[in-house]
Amino acid sequence: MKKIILLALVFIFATAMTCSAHFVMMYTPETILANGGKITVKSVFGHPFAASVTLDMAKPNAFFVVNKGKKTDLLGTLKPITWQSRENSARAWETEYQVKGMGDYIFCLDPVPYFDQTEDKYIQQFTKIIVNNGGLPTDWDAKVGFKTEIVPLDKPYALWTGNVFRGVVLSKGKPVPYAAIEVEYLNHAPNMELNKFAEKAAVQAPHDVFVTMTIKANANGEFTFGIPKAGWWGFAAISSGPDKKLNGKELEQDAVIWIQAQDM
Ligand SMILES: [Cu+2]
Repeated sequence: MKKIILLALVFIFATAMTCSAHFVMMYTPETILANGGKITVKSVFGHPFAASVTLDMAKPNAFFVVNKGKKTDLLGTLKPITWQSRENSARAWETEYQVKGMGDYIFCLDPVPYFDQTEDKYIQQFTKIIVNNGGLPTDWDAKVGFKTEIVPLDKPYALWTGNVFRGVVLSKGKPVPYAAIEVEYLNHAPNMELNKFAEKAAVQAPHDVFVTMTIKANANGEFTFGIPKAGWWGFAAISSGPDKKLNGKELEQDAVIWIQAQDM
């Protein structure tokens, strides 16, 4: 009995420790395409740097793509998958999309609020990634109309390692002064065939402050981040959204964007 209680405590403690800084991850291998074609986008709720616990994601409220100002509903194209992290597996989603014309494609996910038992609150992360076909810029700097979102000031698919990425945090379309932003590196390569993170980490963090970096926007809601390494970087503006309560509990509405940098 003692052993069971001890195990339960260890489990609760471990969950509490690893379960800060969740990110909705949206991922496709290449954000810049030469000639369009069929792409796969995976949406996973978990921890990008540690690839530790993955959380079940309910079917989203909305999932759509914006191209040349036109919004196309993709909710019906989502297929449930099981995503394997280093510690567990959980429900995630994938879609296949045929990219045809030139321009930017903003893939947008409006998730059902997730109830986090350890924090006793709901978390809802409005998330987007931007894929370009043919180099023609069309929509990358557009608002998609989420309650809260990060609008890029630099093309998220045209970044060298060492460039900066800048964005502005919006709530109901207005800048959020001094917004707090969490930044994480996608440290375990996603395996698109097996729906899992690679066991091997790309980098080791010398301290936890490098696992989830926290930065702040300025008085105009704008932030800047220098990109130290090629790959995928996620930015989550924390509690930047307008709604603060759900079912009598705290609701945290975050705005998430993912960018992909390449070595020179
Ligand atoms: Cu977490």
